Amino acid sequence: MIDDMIREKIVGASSIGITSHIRPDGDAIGASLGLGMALLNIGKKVQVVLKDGISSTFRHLPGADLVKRAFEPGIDLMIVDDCSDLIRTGGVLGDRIPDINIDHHITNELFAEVNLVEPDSVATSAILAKHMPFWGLSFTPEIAKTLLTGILSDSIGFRTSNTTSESLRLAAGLMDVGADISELYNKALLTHSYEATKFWGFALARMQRENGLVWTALTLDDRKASGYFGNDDADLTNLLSSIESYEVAVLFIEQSITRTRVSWRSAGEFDISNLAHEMGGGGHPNAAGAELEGTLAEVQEKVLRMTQDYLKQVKSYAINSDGDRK
Ligand SMILES: [Mn+2]
Repeated sequence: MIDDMIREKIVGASSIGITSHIRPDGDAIGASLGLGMALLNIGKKVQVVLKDGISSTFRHLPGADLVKRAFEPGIDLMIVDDCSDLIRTGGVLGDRIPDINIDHHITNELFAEVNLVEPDSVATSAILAKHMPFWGLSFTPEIAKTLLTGILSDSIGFRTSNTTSESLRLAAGLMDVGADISELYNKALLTHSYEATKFWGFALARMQRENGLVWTALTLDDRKASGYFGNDDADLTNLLSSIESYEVAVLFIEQSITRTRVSWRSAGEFDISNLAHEMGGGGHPNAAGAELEGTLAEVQEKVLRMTQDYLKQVKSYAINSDGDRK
């Protein structure tokens, strides 16, 4: 049993490292902090490392002070959570192969010795909420807050199509331990800084659409002009995904003169995880991302063309299979 393997590894270790993906979202942060605090509570030495630290949206979370940008030596057990491949850790592991991989991305590359990957799970934090008791770990109100934040973030407040009754039951269990869902919901999903909102404004003003596709870009100049200093999308992708009757929304985030990050959101049956994976990224059927070499204009041109082609393909397939049935 995978739970027994994980429990044995935890019992046998005295110093445990935890890391997740670059530009960590609420799930990456919530899962890392929740697991980190639970391991501290059973007397382990714990290092939690996130290459990009924690954005201001999640700095209120218990355990946020645990987070460092690099590992110190002497770790017996290395755990990677919410991360589909090792490149996404941002190089914090060096050559080290992790012992345990806990994730829910369908594109996960199963890179560790023990891989607990459940693509049907709404969040990595939900996987932890379900499995931690089998590893001898228990929940405190602080741990419940971080895990519930992870579940709320990845499900965009239980709005994504992978929200199940099980995810609601897990969330309810965390509420019973002492997590306040309304407070956490507001902080994780509704509150944005003035700078982040201004940053959105630049991108929203240049938003475009064509055949079910909606797209826009956040540039380095926008970042400077708005005073938003995170290197993420300031959550704009989620706003784009709320646009009525779109099929695929694409956000381009200029990272440097030669690198551009792409974030896709899709509605309904359009699975964009393969498209992201083809371009070196990964994700979920309705939410995926990749980082590409090239200027913003180059990447935008290429990715829009590929996404349009993909949309056409999926639609013509749907029409054909419909015809077959008749
Ligand atoms: Mn996640």
